[in-house]
Amino acid sequence: MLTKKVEEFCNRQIEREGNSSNLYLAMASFAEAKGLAGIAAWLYAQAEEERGHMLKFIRWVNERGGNAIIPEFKKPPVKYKGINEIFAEVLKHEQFITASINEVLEVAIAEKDHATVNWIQWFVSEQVEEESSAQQILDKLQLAGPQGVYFLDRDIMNLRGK
Ligand code: OFO
Repeated sequence: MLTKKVEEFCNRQIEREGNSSNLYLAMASFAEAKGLAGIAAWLYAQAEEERGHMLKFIRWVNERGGNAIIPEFKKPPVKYKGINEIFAEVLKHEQFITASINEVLEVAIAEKDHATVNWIQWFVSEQVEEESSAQQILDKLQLAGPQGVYFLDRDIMNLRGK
């Protein structure tokens, strides 16, 4: 059984994972409209992953005797300055999500909820991977200079290690 505090933090995370999914969906749509099919495919896949993360939290809360709340989601930005800015934003967002997951973990530790502490380790590892792939893409964009977006669009799906 989840304590009220752990339930509250898990529900906050449901909202954050859902907002992540929508944010990446908006970025994917922007990239697709610009003819960047590879980058769009990467971002669409990322949006699906985030929806999967949200579902994991929903099902965990309900399985542990809580009530998962499906929230309203924020409308993500429609326009972006460019692809470099999008990936800088992805990295910043993932760092925010890492901090947020760590807070859920810290609450679970404080509440002596060993099951949640154990369960959430998957997210801890996932965040290492997500931050590192966003960083990798940003590094490649910087290395490639002005042609970077073209090469990234062609090769980005090969960077998905999963
Ligand atoms: Fe990319 O963050 Fe979910 O967990």
